Amino acid sequence: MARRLAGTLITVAPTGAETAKGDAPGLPVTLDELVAAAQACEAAGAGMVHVHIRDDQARPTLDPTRLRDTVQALREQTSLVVQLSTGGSVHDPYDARLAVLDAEPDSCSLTCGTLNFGDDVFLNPWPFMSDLYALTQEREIVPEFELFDLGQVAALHRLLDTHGAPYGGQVHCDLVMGVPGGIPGTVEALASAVGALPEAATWSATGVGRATLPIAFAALAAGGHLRVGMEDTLTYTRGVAVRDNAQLVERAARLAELADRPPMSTDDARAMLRVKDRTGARR
Ligand code: KMH
Ligand code: ZN
Repeated sequence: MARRLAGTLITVAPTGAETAKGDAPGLPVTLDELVAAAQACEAAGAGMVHVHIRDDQARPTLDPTRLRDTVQALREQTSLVVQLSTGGSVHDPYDARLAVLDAEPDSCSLTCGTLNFGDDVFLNPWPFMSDLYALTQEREIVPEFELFDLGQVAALHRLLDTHGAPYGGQVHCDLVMGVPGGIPGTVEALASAVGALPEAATWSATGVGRATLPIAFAALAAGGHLRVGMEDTLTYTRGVAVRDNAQLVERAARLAELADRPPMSTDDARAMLRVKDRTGARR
């Protein structure tokens, strides 16, 4: 198991690419909504925001100008570590996903393999992973390795063996558990995956849907960090819809306090992840 850390990094994934605004009115889909959600989540204890953006019709997009404007707005109006998704939606082409790095985020997601994703396929073949990883090193952007399955942990080792350490030197992972087609959202599966992570890696875990709470409890018990948000969770308790992202961050912060590992400040998050100081570009 990874070593215990003093505080808990809470990452919020507020939007995702899969849910329609009509199905979840609290979902932030405009830039103003996203910034307001990020501010509320920072106040509630979040240290990092994992960002997917939408177009004027609230459809997922990787539009380069919008991505740049989003990074700039989040930097100016929050202190959160800004992580852009390179996963996008299952329909996004590889070149657009690589071009996400042109927006110069602090961090970006990097999924370590292809998997069935509900009725779709989320494509991350080795050549794409490899190119994306090399680009993060060149652009000095900290990757967060998204692990949707146990085999993807092996692919992460291959990536590190082939290309060396990530920018900054800290390997940080997120276990995304409970996606139909991926690793189940169980304590046993979490323990297997954590046991296979690279030495000294830091990690968070995300339980999708019904797995949200069991995975949060298990991650805290095992010394991990938390990712929560409406990208992954739309039901707060049985039969009750999530109001907004801050509600999920507030609950995660309470769990972290109970575990005696209170939410990490944004400064501590930057230090732990070893993100490049881009504060010249902020405020
Ligand atoms: N929307 C999923 C297909 C990521 O952000 O990198 C991919 C995803 C992972 O959400
Ligand atoms: Zn995502």
